[in-house]
Amino acid sequence: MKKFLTVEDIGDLNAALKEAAEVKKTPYAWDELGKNKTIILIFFNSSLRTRLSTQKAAMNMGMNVIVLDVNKDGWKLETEFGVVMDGDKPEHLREAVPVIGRYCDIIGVRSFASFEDKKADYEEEILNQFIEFAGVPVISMESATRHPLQAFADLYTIEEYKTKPRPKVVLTWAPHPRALPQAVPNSFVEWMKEADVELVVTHPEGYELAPEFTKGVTIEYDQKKAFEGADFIYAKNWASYSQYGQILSQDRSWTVDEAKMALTNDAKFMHCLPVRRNMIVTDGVIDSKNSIVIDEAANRVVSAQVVIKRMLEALKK
Ligand code: AN0
Ligand code: CP
Repeated sequence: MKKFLTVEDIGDLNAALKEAAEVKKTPYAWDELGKNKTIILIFFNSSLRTRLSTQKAAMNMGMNVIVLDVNKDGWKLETEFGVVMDGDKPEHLREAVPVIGRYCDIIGVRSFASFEDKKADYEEEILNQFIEFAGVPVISMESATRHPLQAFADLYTIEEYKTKPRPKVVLTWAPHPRALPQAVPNSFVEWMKEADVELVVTHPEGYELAPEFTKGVTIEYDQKKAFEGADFIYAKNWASYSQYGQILSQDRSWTVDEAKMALTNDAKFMHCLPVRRNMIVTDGVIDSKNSIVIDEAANRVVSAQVVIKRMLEALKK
């Protein structure tokens, strides 16, 4: 495995879920595989879970870990090609990436959508520079269009909690005061489409995700109707794709509350976190016995460890 961005990169999902269960059961069984190997985790954006869980996963594999917060510790990096670098950025990614690659065996990168240039975001211009120039395998730790470690953990969590072979899984948009990327919902849809679930996506008009992700997916604009009979409710805010990066609504009637959860089949509540209480979800729902957000976050170690394990195994060959 040379890169981890899309659902295709993980291959057969059943095999991946089986491996995730093994990793969860015996996390230290492969700690010789990462001996004298180094992973560098680069953050262009804030993180709690990704930073800690990926680090923990690498440590479980016996690796050395270096974390770089680009905004605090490194030189400011230019990402565009062909520019005269007479501004505030002393170094270009074109040099920084291969240099980082010389210091490690795997790189993880977090680089959110800029919302300035839809084309550059959807072409994954920053992540692709890492993939092209690093010379080592690259993991997306949430890049412009996707958050695959999250989606893999979400799928595994659903697998753990499901009580029927083909559960109904509802991805619902919910209100938020700031413009958030589409990476989490894009990856969630991308992975759920490949999984054995009945997927329904619900959001206000204008919040349609990029068509390459939602092709063939059931969209229901009536949130209450979408919730009927659901086994899992997955809440997330995202900014508009068509009016790129815009906030079109902060309608709190879309907040996930107890009344809406009562329409479901005793659904479990999921969210990738961080979550704004009483905007995205009421205290009553997130504090209820049906909320599995903490177990979901815990499974981020599992998804990261499977990916790192596969990359280390590939390096051995
Ligand atoms: C980010 C997002 O929505 O993509 C990270 C979530 C994992 N959330 C925030 O910036 C609040
Ligand atoms: N869910 C998630 O990726 O959280 P962080 O932004 O804290 O890493």
